Amino acid sequence: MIEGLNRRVFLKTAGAGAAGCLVLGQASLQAGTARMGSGGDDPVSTPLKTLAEQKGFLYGCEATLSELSDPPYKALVVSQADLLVPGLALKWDVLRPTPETFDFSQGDWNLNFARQNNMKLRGHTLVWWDALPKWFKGYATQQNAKQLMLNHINTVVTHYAGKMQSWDVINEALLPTDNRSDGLRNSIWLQLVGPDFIETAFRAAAAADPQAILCWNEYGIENESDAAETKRQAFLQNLRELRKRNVPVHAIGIQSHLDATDPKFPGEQFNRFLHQVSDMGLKIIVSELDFADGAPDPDVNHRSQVVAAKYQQYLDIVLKHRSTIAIVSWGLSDKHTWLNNGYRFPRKDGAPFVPLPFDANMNAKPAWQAIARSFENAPPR
Ligand code: 9MR
Repeated sequence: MIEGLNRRVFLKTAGAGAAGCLVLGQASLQAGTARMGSGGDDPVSTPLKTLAEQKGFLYGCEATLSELSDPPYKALVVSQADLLVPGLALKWDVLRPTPETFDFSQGDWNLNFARQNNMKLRGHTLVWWDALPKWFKGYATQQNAKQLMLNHINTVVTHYAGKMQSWDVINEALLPTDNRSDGLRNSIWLQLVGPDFIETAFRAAAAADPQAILCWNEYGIENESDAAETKRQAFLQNLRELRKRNVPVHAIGIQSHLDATDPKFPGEQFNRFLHQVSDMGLKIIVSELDFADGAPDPDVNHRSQVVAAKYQQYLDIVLKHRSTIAIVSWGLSDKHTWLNNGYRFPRKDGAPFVPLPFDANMNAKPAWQAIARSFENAPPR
């Protein structure tokens, strides 16, 4: 991609009227090429997945089965992403209708979708305190929880063995404000299995699928606040201990649900953490990237510009590290984002957030251009 062309398009995009965005026609989506303007034929760029591939990493997005059943959205996802993360299908509350049974129908649908569209599949998530089935609380005890967890991991990871790019084995296991010396969250898993549930889970996942990249996924470790630094230190302490014990943890997931108005935006402390993680031989996946923008700003075009600038600032930091192997957006178009769907801190003016690279009509936004520029600027892996 030619930097000058990009800059020209970005400027055109920035001033593109009410929508403030590029229009991707259906034909250009299918051809995998973004085009300028509804009637224009000026190719503006290659898809994000291609820009990422050129540098040796993956670009993916989260989507649900029902979202992928929406034809324009499906076309957008397939054109832009080469890594698919099912948003719901591989969580306990979907996979486990009863303590004895497994329902792989939605997961398998996603696997077929990924295969048919030349995408890799990323599994989210095996051990999480949330999204547990209704029966879990009344059923799991200190006596049976370890076996329940092991049976889940063995069965699910074996079912998809050799077909997963990566698994989030552990999700959100840290919460230093729970005041444990190891920084672990006082979760249902910790209470029922004990703190070694993490090591047990990684070993079981590796035994069931020696090929998948096994991740520990966390949020709240990105910015320059004391809370984030405390969590990063707890994360490092736990990772070092796991490495010392040869536990097969291969990567960390940094969720990256970021706030465009954050005065303590990711910076030097975060960068140092990425260095430390990389020096341990671990890979890094930006696993759930989006930007909430809560500023009281009535100009949605301006908000889109602010979000775009933050995207580039953030991705420039993370992609400098060659250990970063994938960037995953949590959604792709503003039409389908958890932030506009029951998020507990909605915008005060009631307007929707504009967190993703495409707007609700599948038009590329300034954020798309910013991501593309970061990918182009990234050193090859
Ligand atoms: O975006 C997801 C939402 O649709 C689900 O209802 C919810 C519970 O399954 O999970 C959301 O995704 C979360 C992810 O699994 C873990 N990190 C935070 C994400 C946003 O809440």
